[in-house]
Amino acid sequence: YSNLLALVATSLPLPREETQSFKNVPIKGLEPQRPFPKKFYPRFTRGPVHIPELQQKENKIGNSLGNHIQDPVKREVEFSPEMGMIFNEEDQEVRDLGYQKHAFNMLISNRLGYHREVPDTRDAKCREKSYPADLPSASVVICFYNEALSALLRTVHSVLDRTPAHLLHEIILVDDNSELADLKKDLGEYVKTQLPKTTKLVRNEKREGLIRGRMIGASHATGKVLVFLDSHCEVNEMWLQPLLTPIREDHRTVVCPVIDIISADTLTYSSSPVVRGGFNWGLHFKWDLVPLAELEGPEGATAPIKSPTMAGGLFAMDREYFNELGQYDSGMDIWGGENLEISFRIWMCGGRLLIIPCSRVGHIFRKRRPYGSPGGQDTMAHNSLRLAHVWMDEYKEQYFALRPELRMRNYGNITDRVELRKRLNCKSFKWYLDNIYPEMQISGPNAKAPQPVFINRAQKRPKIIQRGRLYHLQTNKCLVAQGHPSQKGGLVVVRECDYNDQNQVWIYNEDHELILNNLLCLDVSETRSSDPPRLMKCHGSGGSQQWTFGKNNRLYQVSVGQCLKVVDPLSHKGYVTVAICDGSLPQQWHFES
Ligand code: LR7
Ligand code: MN
Repeated sequence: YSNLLALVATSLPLPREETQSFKNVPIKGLEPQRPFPKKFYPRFTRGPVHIPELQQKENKIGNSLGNHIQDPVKREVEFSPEMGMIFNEEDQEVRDLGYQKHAFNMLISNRLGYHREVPDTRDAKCREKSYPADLPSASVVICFYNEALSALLRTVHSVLDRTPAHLLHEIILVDDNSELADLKKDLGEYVKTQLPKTTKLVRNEKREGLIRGRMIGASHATGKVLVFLDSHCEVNEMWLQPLLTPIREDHRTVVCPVIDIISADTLTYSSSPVVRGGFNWGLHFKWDLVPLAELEGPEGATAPIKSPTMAGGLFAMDREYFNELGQYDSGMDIWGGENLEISFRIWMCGGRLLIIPCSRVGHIFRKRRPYGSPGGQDTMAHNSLRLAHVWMDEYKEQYFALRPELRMRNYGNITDRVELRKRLNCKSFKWYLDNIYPEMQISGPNAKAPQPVFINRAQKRPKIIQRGRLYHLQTNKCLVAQGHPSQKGGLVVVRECDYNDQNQVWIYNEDHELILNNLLCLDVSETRSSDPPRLMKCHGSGGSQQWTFGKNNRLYQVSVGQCLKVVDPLSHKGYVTVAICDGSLPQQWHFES
């Protein structure tokens, strides 16, 4: 369970609950910098799957892919919710296997190809900024384990496409002993024949995990600055210059871009609000809103923001400083905890950590981590223990209060790290809390009260587009809950319409959710696209709960790429499922207001 929490804490940018809890904080003069969360639509240019082919498919099979072409010269495409349309069994396999292996929609990722444009999510003022001509050059280190090839190569090409050549010293790919065949074979060939010589591929002989993996990548690097990226990112316009500038001014400044959101279900790229990193006493990373005082300078929303912690995957740091500061703790395994460790170390040992609002990089946020550790160990707990024992002084008790079972757990040898802390003359954890993260609540006798004032980022409720019945044209029946409409996990069926029955009333809103009787959302299984839809708690992040009305009266499910259908229209049971869209009568629906 705590593992799950860790995952939720790090992988979801701002869950609905979290943003809603700030709803009633009074606005202190400042408006949010931009609508939140603003949805942007992917537009893509070149790539292995060309749009004309999809258009041909469209003509043959009768889907609406490619209908949205705006400018055939630039080949830009407006967001098509039907990007993940399943045409045949092979597509279905790519999609389902993709979700199992990578926890995101690999069918769409493959169709997008290796190059696409992303919306420029920077504040307008960023575009007026200029940066020094003599910036240091960067070594981009991307460590990956069993990554979807298309996502990895889109990461690499986004860097090549959107970084001035003189600033890009090299790209270092570290294959953490992946097992997937295309990574073992095709990738090597691709790097050799299709990419500039400055892109290097390093293979780990055994699985090291992302922490030692990054250290290995860094040891091969020769650029002035190290830039770390996850293997499923896309960098935005002018992403690197704003990161390099503060490092050039002060080599002990470590910087993070704003991490934009790439949807795991639709691959749409959308803007993130400017938030900063924090943590809780379970040693899970979390996002915090930025205290007003931090945003009040003359540069307003574009000025760098001091951040108590980093999310971990995306940051830039002077390479010599990375080495001086002790790289990472090589006793940490696979995943977790290293982000807080390096954050505490930076602040406590004389550096600083900033978020740069004018630098934007998208990251695919998955709902679960698709891999474990080789021996099934809880590496997050192991790594957090090391972190607590080396850096947190008496405050490690806060962690043990929440995780008493870990108090006696073996965490390996930390002598080197304790010595490092002494050698670097680092300050106490109390200093860090008092000066860098005063918002942190401390329970017990030393508890303190004051809370900072945050900007109100009240999240809008999705606007209702329609309210009414979901009428099945062939059977003259209505879509209803099989059991009680408030029962989570319940199936839906078609039954005689009753126009006085509130339990038959659906809401369709601007987030493309279908909500029955204002209670639960119509939802599909992530990993098994053949499972029938169910009523689930609305999660607000699209994907499995995103439906669109298309041509031939079809009701299309965005994440499984299929259409809602009555299984056997002659049967009184009225079972409903999703199937390949074919325009047939069992797949025709009408929303009646
Ligand atoms: O054994 C492994 N070997 C690897 O090379 C396991 C993972 N990896 C690679 C993996 O392919 C990926 O490129 O390491 C990278 C990070 O792994 P993810 O993407 O599974 O991690 P995450 O995005 O779920 O988790 C966040 O926290 C991690 C804690 O260890 C790392 O610091 C990740 O880099 C970090 N990701 C981000 O900060 C992106 C923004 C997420 C947020 C908030
Ligand atoms: Mn990641």
